[in-house]
Amino acid sequence: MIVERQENHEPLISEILPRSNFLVRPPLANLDGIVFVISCCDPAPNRFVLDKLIAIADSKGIDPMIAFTKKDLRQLDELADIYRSIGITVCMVNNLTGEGADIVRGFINGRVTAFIGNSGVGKSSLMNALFPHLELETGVTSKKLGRGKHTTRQAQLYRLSELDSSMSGYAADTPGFSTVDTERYCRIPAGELDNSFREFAEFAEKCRFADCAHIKEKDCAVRAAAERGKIALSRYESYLRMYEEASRINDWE
Ligand SMILES: Nc1nc2c(ncn2[C@@H]2O[C@H](COP(=O)(O)OP(=O)(O)OP(=O)(O)O)[C@@H](O)[C@H]2O)c(=O)[nH]1
Ligand SMILES: [Mg+2]
Ligand SMILES: [Zn+2]
Repeated sequence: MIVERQENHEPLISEILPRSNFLVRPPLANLDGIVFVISCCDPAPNRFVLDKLIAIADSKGIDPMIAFTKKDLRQLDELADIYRSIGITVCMVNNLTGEGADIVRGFINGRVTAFIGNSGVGKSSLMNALFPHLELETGVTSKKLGRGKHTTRQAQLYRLSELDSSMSGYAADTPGFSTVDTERYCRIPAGELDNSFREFAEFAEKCRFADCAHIKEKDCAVRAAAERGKIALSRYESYLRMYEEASRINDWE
């Protein structure tokens, strides 16, 4: 979208550029990358939600990365390794000191990106760690409920050159979602879902049936790979659950 100032200084939309991709919630378009912010604890990570978010990003052609926060409280190396092994950029950060955040800086520089994750995981804190002058409001997480308090209320896009003169591009801080919201997120048709699990491709070629859904079919190389540990079991289980959800939606619609 190109916005110009009119003589009376009111903004005028002069041209709508084509959208390469968009998200409905948060409302963002033309993203090159998404930083999925996942806290090692408070709130605890949910592998299914993470796999769903990554599949959605992959299906839209958006490059995903994962920033695990609160590494000063707990480290999740085993989980991080699952995603590293499938070629996703992963980092472990302590937002209180900024340790580990440079990988995020490299990922967002020169691109249009958004920080996305549950409320209370530290999206705004991570942006503050990268850009100390930003001073975004951060909240507390409720120990009792194990979730955040929805401190950030709307998506806000920042021009990176204004925050750090050596950088270009844009990054958006966004309001956290609750895990329940993600139920409504996925609209990947069941039959296309395996394309959004990037590590399945090399095995899917070897399935007996070309249209194998990788569930109960005979001679399914994807299921066999999950059983032999070549595909992480948690990823395969996320696929099964998303497939089931997607089939239910498709039947119903
Ligand atoms: N110990 C520790 N606490 C952190 C870290 N990152 C964030 N926090 C704390 O986690 C709480 C929530 O951080 P926010 O940055 O507000 O989280 P958010 O993801 O922006 O949350 P919403 O705006 O509600 O979506 C705050 O109390 C932060 O100080 C970290 O790396 N280590
Ligand atoms: Mg926030
Ligand atoms: Zn198969």
